[in-house]
Amino acid sequence: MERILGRVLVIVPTYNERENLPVIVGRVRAAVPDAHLLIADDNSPDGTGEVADELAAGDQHVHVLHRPGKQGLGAAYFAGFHWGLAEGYDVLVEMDADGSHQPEELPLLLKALAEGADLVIGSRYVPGGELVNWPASRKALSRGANTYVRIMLGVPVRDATAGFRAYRASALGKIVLDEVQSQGYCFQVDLTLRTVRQGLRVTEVPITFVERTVGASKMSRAVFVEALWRVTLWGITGLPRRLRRAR
Ligand SMILES: Nc1nc2c(ncn2[C@@H]2O[C@H](COP(=O)(O)OP(=O)(O)OP(=O)(O)O)[C@@H](O)[C@H]2O)c(=O)[nH]1
Ligand SMILES: [Mg+2]
Repeated sequence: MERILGRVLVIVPTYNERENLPVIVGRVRAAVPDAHLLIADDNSPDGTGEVADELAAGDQHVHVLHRPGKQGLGAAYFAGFHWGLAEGYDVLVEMDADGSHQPEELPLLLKALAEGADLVIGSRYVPGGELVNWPASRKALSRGANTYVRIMLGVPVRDATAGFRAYRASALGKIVLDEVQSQGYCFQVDLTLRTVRQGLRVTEVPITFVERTVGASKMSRAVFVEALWRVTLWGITGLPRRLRRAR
């Protein structure tokens, strides 16, 4: 499959994931042996950057991008995208380091990409998708956020906030990454919207999302508030365009 798709880069952003990182890197290497990994670390105080360097020293498929400090998930991914595009990878994958995304499901994402999609989203909210060990409050927040996004933006995607996804480099090349201002997790919604607006093909495949068992979540009130106001703003500014289309 990777022969059809070309070179695959799995980008893993990290902030204080010292214990999780070696496990997740090992699982990715076993699940998709031809793929390369880029660890984008924001100078984690717990020494994740050094762990990443050790992993890279022992494996030519593992690369590390050291960033000066915590600048948010979006910024880490954009730096990773720029690195991957400059290095000529054909497919760029987003994946968390905390074990919530199962590397063993990567072949499913890549298969859907090989079948013609430009963006494949590993989705919790299509039939077959599952959420393991999430408290009811977190489920309700995530469900509510996705419903709000669908209504406000009109994107035909069930899980627009998902962070396990695979892009064709050609698709990312059509999105002007430098225009994207979202910093926290809402950049996932931002990129989904831009991909849909480019007329590119978005497919969702069901995944099993498992809550982290080690390390701390970086989800915060600030991240949530940023997503809420940006989605509301995009919804309002995008309304004339939607009305034009509907006519
Ligand atoms: N480089 C970098 N990585 C980050 C930053 N914030 C989060 N991450 C990483 O992004 C991934 C997702 O972050 P999590 O804290 O698990 O956030 P989440 O999955 O939305 O929240 P939980 O479900 O509660 O774990 C993890 O691999 C984090 O280490 C950041 O500012 N910079
Ligand atoms: Mg997580």
